[in-house]
Amino acid sequence: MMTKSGLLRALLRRPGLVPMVGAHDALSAKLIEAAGFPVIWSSSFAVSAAQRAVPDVNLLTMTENLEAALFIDEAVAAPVIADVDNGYGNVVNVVRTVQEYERAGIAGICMEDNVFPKKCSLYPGMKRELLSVEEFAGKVRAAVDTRKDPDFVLIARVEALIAGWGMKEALRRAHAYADAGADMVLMHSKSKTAAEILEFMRLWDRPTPVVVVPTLYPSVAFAELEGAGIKMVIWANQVLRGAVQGMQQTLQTLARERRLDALDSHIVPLEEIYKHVGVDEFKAIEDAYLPASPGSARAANAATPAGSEPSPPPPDRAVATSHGALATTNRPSETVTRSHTADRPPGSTRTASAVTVASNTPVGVSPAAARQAARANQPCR
Ligand code: SPV
Ligand code: MG
Repeated sequence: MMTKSGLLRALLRRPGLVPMVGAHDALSAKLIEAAGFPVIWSSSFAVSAAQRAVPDVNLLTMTENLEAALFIDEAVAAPVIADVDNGYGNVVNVVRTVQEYERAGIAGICMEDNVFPKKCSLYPGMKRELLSVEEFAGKVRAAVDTRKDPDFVLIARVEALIAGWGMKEALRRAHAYADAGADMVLMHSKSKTAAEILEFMRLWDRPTPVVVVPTLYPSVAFAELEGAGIKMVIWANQVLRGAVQGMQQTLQTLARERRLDALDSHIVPLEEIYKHVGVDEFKAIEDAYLPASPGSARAANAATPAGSEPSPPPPDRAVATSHGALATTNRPSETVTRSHTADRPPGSTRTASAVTVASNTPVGVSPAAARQAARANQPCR
């Protein structure tokens, strides 16, 4: 089976401009894929905003961003390129960042030449500092030397135009990062039109492909970017912004009308959510593996008269039934390490350590969701 990085490389080898759409979580990634977009951007802007409601200024750690990228990656078959800000520190942090993202199966990363802590390029009125070109080129070389999978894509992002340092400096940096081995160069611009980026493309004389993020010059047409020879365009935060508008409109209607059927035209039917989270697959797993013999806990509880307490599960089922959707796998047995115990019921004496779940343990979740639950507690494997 092709790796996701291999898939991404194959996509990039094809002629033409590749659109990449920003996700903020697993569900948004699924919707992006379902809409037919071939590559997903794990956006630091969108993840910071949606998952923590904080600004995009290096407040989230590498492990938090990696966890977000993993949830996004696991939800889709499409390759994911993760925004790793400035690599979360100096060149030493970059080495670990590359190791962790590559090991996690992310297809590629994009790293920018902002100092740590960075400030999102879109925020107006910020005093901006960049790393020296030598230091950032060193980060790129370190990333190139660290990756084991030659298909793992490394994008070096130039912030010179964002910082107001001019086209000459932007070109100097782009050249240096391409020379350092970056697979692609992202040239960011805060200009209100595409003129600045189109000028950069006229001056760009290297084979290294170019990526752009037209958030602040949104009227540029796809064909215009493609015609300029740009290889990839990131539509980074529009899905998040559409979702916020949808939530706000829904909430305004609810506050005004105070009845749920007033929302019908604003919200998707429940079945749409069931489809995206795989309720049918969940049911198929239960049907295939969950014993329905009269002696089982399920049958016993189903027979419990309404209003009376269900009987306790037999000891060998305690993990799955008393802690909700703990975990199971499609392998013979798997050890799931849980690093916290917040979901333990009061009075439980089980310690936070390793729990071995037998393959015939009744399931509460699909194998993919179980792995996700395990990963939530182990972002850096
Ligand atoms: C992101 O989506 O997090 C990006 C693109 O890095 S931008 O917000 O334009 O910096
Ligand atoms: Mg970002």
